[in-house]
Formats: sequence, structure tokens, C-alpha cells
Amino acid sequence: MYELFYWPNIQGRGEFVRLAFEEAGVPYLDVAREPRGMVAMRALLAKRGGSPAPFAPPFIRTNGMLVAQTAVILDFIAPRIALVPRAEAKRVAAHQLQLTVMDLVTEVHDTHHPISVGLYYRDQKREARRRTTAFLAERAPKFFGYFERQLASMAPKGPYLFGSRPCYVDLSLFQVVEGLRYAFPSSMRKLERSARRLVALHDRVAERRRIKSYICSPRRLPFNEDGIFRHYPELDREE
Ligand SMILES: N[C@@H](CCC(=O)N[C@@H](CS)C(=O)NCC(=O)O)C(=O)O
Repeated sequence: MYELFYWPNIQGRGEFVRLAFEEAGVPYLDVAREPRGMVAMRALLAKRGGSPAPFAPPFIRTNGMLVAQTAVILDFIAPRIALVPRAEAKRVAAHQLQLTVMDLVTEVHDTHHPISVGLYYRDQKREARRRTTAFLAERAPKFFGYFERQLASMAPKGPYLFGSRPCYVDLSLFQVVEGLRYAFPSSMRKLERSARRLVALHDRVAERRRIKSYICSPRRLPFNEDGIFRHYPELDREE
């Protein structure tokens, strides 16, 4: 049994881990959504001794091991739940791609919190506007272009990064498209025109049986303005 520790009211970075468990059909406990789960999560964040304490959620616990950092969690669980090819070179490639996804996720977060996570969005709105303009004009197209090229060169026949079976990075790219569509619906319409493979990958993942049933289930939290992908209409203005 895997225990996932993540904030109970948002998809956030925890969602990348949830999607992996859901696609694999592996049971997991979303601890902080259970009664007294937040107490358990805070205790682990404050723990001393033994393995390093996590700096921040998400983290997982399994067989007495505590593993933090989204990309490390996925790298750790994926071979155990058949969500990455076995060959070492492919596992490393998947980890590298996932770290790039996490870089993108951080930049998405910084669109609404460009100055400090300790300030409210309303206290950094002007900077958020500038940051978002740059993100949508330069950074999102650069990340999209990168993933388009990797999809084209790694598995030209696709539909997934490593060919016919999805790996955890495919699920994360699905989530990135979902999240950006929620946050920036109008800008995404334009961005998607140059991201044909990424959109096709998203659509294939969305059609997967377990993902489809997860998305319709109460386990899938809705996007909201506390998470990473937030919809503030004033940030999604077309230039
Ligand atoms: N690099 C870490 C970032 C973890 C992170 O920033 N977690 C957020 C929620 S998504 C958090 O709770 N941060 C609290 C903090 O940074 O103080 C990862 O990818 O897991």
C-alpha cells in the first residue's frame, strides 16, 4: 500500500502522483484527505532523524520509506507499477523529461506568484501580469516546442513518448495541458495550434479507461484558485 501525502484541497503537484497510481490501478491512500490526515502529514514534515524529512508535499510512504520531490517519487514508483520502460537509459530519459515538466510547472506557478509564495496573488497582481505575458509569449511556446520535438523524435508513430504504452511522463503532460486549458483557455487555443502532438497525446491519455473513470470520480479534485493552475481572467488577456 502506498500512502500519498499532499494538500487535501488542490490538485497541485500531488496530482502528478495521483494520476500515476490511478492509471496503474494501484491502491493508494490520499492521507491528508482522511480524518486526522493533516496531523500525520505535518508530523512527517517536522520529523527528525533517519531519512531526510520532506521539505514540502507531495511525498509518499511505502514499506517504511519516505520519498519526496514529485519527480523522484515518480521515478521511484514507476518501475514498481509498470509506468516506465525497464531499460535504464529509458528510465533516465523519463526522469529527465519529468524534471523538465516540473520546471514548467514551477513557471506556471510563478505566473500568479512571481514575487513570493508568502504573498497573496492580490499583492503581486501587476508583476503577475508581466510575468504571465512573458510566460505565454516565450516560455510556454519554448516548453511546448521542446515536448513536440521529443514526441516526434522519440516515438514518431507514438502515440506515447516510449511508443505504444504510456509512461508517467505522458500522464504528466496530459495534466499540463489540462491545467493550462483551465488557467489560460484563450491563450491555450492559440498555443495548441503549434502543439499538435502534445494535444494528440493529451487526448489519448484522456481516453484511457482508468484515467477517464478517475477524472469523473470524486477523487479528482476540481481545479481552483488555490492550486498551481489558476484561472484569473485578467491574466489570460490576448495581447
Ligand atoms: N520541488 C518540489 C516542490 C514541492 C512544493 O513546492 N510543494 C508545494 C505544494 S505544490 C508546497 O507545499 N510548498 C510549501 C513551501 O514551499 O513552503 C516538488 O516537485 O515536489
